[in-house]
Amino acid sequence: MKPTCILIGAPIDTGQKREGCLMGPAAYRVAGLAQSLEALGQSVIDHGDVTPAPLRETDCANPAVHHLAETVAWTEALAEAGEEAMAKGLPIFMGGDHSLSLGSVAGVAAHAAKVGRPLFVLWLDAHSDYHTPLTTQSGNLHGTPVAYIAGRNGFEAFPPFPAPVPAERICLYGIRSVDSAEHAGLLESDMTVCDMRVLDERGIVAPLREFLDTVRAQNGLLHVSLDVDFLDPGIAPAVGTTVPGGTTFREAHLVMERLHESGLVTSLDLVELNPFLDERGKTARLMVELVGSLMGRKVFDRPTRSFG
Ligand code: 5AB
Ligand code: MN
Ligand code: MN
Ligand code: MN
Repeated sequence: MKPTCILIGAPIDTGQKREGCLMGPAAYRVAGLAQSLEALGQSVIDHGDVTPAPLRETDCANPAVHHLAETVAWTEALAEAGEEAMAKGLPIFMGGDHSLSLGSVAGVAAHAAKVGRPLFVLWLDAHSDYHTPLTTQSGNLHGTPVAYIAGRNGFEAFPPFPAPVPAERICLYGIRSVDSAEHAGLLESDMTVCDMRVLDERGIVAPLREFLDTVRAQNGLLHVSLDVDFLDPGIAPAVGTTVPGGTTFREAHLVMERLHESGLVTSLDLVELNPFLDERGKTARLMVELVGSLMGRKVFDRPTRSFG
């Protein structure tokens, strides 16, 4: 049976400095995310928008870090909403900037630990998001979730990450902008890093298939985190941190189609959409179409398709 899709609005924009991401959940609703899923035969529950937990006092040795208390409050609330939703269906977190994933993946990881299955994370992004609050130079916490998920130090202000995800179960896909502190950290870890160079040379499918084979072999849960800047800015302009050389329309759809065929995805983040920067809803609509491909829309429905 298909799991119910649970839409969770996360209008969080404290993970970076440009305003507008908080309109993301509204834009996905206007672009018809729920209707598009229903047209594919999915059952959908819109949980509405999450409200952040009450603010607590926090501090950080890095003076660049901003909105720490607000981001911690969102993390607490999203982790709770995420864990609850995992017990009922397939949560789709509608962001909001990428600091959303500090909470969404924490909730998913708590659920995975409870049911005793290993969690895998596929990070579709131009960036590695592997800073800690202590290494970030911008102070923008949307650049830190992968480090939190992997259990790096420096997140003392945050709730301890439940069951950190071993680096070999995390795959960064499509990256093309890595800061030097992140680079140094990644070199010391066993994370699978499929940067754009790797994808140019090997194609968009082969490295993904390898990662999915590992998830399947270990009966894992798979969380997919889709940052709008994974896509080339030419097709997806509505994002604050554009990086040239992103995935094309078909490459991105192909990733989603493969993910659908794998049957492995158990939760999804849609992050960094800034509707204020969009061109007549183009990016919001593309994101909704990509979710459609992830949930089973096919270009042409062959009964058996196997390209290996
Ligand atoms: B995103 C940068 N590494 O730390 C930083 O969009 C960019 O969630 C982070 O991937 C981008 O500010 C975070 C320069
Ligand atoms: Mn990101
Ligand atoms: Mn990014
Ligand atoms: Mn960004």
